[in-house]
Amino acid sequence: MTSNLQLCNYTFPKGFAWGASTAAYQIEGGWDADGKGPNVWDTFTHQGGDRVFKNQTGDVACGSYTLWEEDLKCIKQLGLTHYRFSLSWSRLLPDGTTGFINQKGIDYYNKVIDDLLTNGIMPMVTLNHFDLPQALEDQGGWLSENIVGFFNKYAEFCFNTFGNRVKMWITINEPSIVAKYAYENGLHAPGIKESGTGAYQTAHNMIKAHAKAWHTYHLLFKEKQHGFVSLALNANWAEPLDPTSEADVKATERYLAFSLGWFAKPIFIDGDYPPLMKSSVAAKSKEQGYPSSRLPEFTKEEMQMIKGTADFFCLNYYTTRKIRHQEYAQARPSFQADEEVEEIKDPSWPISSIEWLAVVPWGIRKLLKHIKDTCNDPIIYITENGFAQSDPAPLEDAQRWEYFRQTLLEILKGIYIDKANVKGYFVWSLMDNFEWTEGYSKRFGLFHVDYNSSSLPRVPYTSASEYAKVVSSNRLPEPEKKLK
Ligand code: PNW
Repeated sequence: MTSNLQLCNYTFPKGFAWGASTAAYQIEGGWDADGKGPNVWDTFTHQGGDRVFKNQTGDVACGSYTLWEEDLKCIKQLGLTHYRFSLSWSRLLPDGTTGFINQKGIDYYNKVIDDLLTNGIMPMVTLNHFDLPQALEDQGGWLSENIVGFFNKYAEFCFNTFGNRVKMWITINEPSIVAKYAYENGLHAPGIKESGTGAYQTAHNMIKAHAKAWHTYHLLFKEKQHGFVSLALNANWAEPLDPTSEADVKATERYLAFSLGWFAKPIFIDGDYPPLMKSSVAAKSKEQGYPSSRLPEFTKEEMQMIKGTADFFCLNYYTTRKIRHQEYAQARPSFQADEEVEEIKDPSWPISSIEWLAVVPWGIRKLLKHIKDTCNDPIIYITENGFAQSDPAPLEDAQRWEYFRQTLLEILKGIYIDKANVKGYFVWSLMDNFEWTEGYSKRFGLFHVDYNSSSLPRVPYTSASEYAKVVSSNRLPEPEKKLK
């Protein structure tokens, strides 16, 4: 097994994409600059109520709306081949619709895209990364089926405006986090708590919105622009707590069905949800006296429309869980009670200063294999992977680089031993930024941002210089210890 890696000399495949990722709300600031409309995170953070660490906001963040050139310097210093960022929908279309277009927003992203291309860096663009225009949220947001049409218009506008230069598109970032956090448990903006229905309903609309936008691209733009469209799915790897327990093994299958399978199966396979998910939600709904399942159904036409609508697989990987079968009191319907699992972090796994992020580098290899086996062996880009430090974070972050290195080693095994078709790797994140409910207290950056200084200086962590070496050589330094 080792020999495969030694044979390849720890070198990544030719043309491997090396990137870093960011998202508009987390870095841009300029929340009401130059005609930008408000989005759900503007509203949510401005409402206060201690839902975000110290009631911090993205009003200023890293100031990237005015400091783009500083970001570009960081990107060039790393020598990246790719940069993933997201468009702020309400900066381009202040009320979410094409009824009014904000030219200043177009100018900003044109500059970002053109500067990247001038420097030989390929942009990968996310259309929506958690920051839905508030005007659309006021009409029901992702809960309303009308969003499918609004999203499609927005996507068409973006393909039309930027698609002559952008060839890699991600429609929606992490729909499962949006569904569960924004509309089910209410921890993320807009803070809606529709337990037992919110997540399913919004996921249903996100899948349709994604698929429709993919068709729009392939019908109207593909021939001329030759780009690729996908969506970014986050997934934890999972293994049964007790591998000899049939209940835990089944629970682990359920956990994967309720996370990755929820989106990957309809989009990559056959237009429909995983059977385990359908049967679980249907059974619980029946017990609870619902006339039909709380999990909505796709019509035959919708399934046809949805299946096969991703040109590559974008994986956001952070962590792994041990899974135990667990029934929950049925006081009210919930995603958790439907799923019937308990997620456990093995005590031997280091915690990367953010409570949910246990460091499990080998999980990514297993997940890559799982995606290869269950999603038709797709081309895979790892569009996010990272480890947070707490504030204050030391610039010398040797331990964190060790996590990156181990993860990259597992990716090499995935490529050369398991034959997963991995074409690129993007670090989350280029620089420290607004980490949603954690505010600025967790630092995921390759570059440190000093929020106390008005010029918001970016300074590289040790991880940045180590990553730059990997990027420029396209290989990992040989490990000292023998590989398993
Ligand atoms: C991703 N979880 O979100 C997002 O795409 C980024 O915007 C974010 O900054 C990054 O991961 C780090 O958190 C996640 O609770 C949010 O498991 C929450 C979870 C996972 C990913």
